Amino acid sequence: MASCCVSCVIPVSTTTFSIANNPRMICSFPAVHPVIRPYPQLLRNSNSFQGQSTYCLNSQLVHRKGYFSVCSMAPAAVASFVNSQDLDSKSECPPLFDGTTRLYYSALCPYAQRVWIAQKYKGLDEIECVPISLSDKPAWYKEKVYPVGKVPALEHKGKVKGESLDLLEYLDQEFGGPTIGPTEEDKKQAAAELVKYIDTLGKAGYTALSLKDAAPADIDKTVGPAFDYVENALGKYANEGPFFLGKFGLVDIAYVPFIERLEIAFSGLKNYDVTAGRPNLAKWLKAMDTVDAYNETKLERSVLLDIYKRMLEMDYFRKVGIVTDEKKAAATPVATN
Ligand SMILES: N[C@@H](CCC(=O)N[C@@H](CS)C(=O)NCC(=O)O)C(=O)O
Repeated sequence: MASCCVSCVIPVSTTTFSIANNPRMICSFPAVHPVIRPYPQLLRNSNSFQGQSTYCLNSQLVHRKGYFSVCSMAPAAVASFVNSQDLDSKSECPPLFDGTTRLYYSALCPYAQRVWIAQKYKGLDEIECVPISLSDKPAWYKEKVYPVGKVPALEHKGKVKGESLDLLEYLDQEFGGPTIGPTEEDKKQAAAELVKYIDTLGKAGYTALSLKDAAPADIDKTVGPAFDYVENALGKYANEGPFFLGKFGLVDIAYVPFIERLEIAFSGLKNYDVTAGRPNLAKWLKAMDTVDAYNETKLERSVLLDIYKRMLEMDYFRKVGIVTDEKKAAATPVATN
């Protein structure tokens, strides 16, 4: 269906689609759109997406709504991929504070992905996962659920808390299942330092991605030191296992949504392999792929690649001020041992 490129809703578990503004118009859709095709995997793996789901490819709508200025982490590029099960401006608010524990999240949000991974890893099926549309957020989300308006947020015991890193700790404190946070004192200290570095990695990464016509050497100069920091950090507990602190846990969960996105964007858009010359990082990525809780939250490479392609096309990271001064942004590696 060649003309299906602007505004359509596609039931991914079948080969039919309907036009978004005319939901009754069902057509056969033999050649699944390359951007849409990845989602069935997400559906198959995710408890939160049961039954038939639909996805919307809807970039023009987003431009009309002026998302450049409104969203912090939901730019037009991201808003182009909408899970139709996401609660949006037309959806009703869940019955708040009825005793149900709810995780408000978006499959597109790396911060929310952290908490979603932890929820799955700990096997916390008692937490209901509520997908929120980032491109068409329901007004009630900010008004009634979480005044900050961002995902993730956790509704628990009559309160709503946010901030992904805080929520990772909270899940460990308040719920059962395997512990994710380190319990040893030296590892607690290492975890705090490592987690603090994620912003530096992100800034260096987005700066390097935003370089126009850059050769791999320029890219390496900008983001290489940050990945070298990660490489060295992964070496510190290598005798205990391939994860940051040896065993899989909080630091891996905190990093993976960001490293995953950067790895995909650099290899797909800048011809830069973040694992080249970084064997620990390569091992870590392989080891992460064996973690079911992570795999179940993962978007397909092509989806993330397309999102980053669009973000760079609109110079998103400069527009929102993440990339400011490219010369100063190169990260200095910090010794971790
Ligand atoms: N510091 C927050 C960041 C969360 C965040 O930025 N979430 C984005 C989606 S990735 C969001 O909800 N943006 C919507 C908005 O700002 O309106 C955390 O770690 O949880």
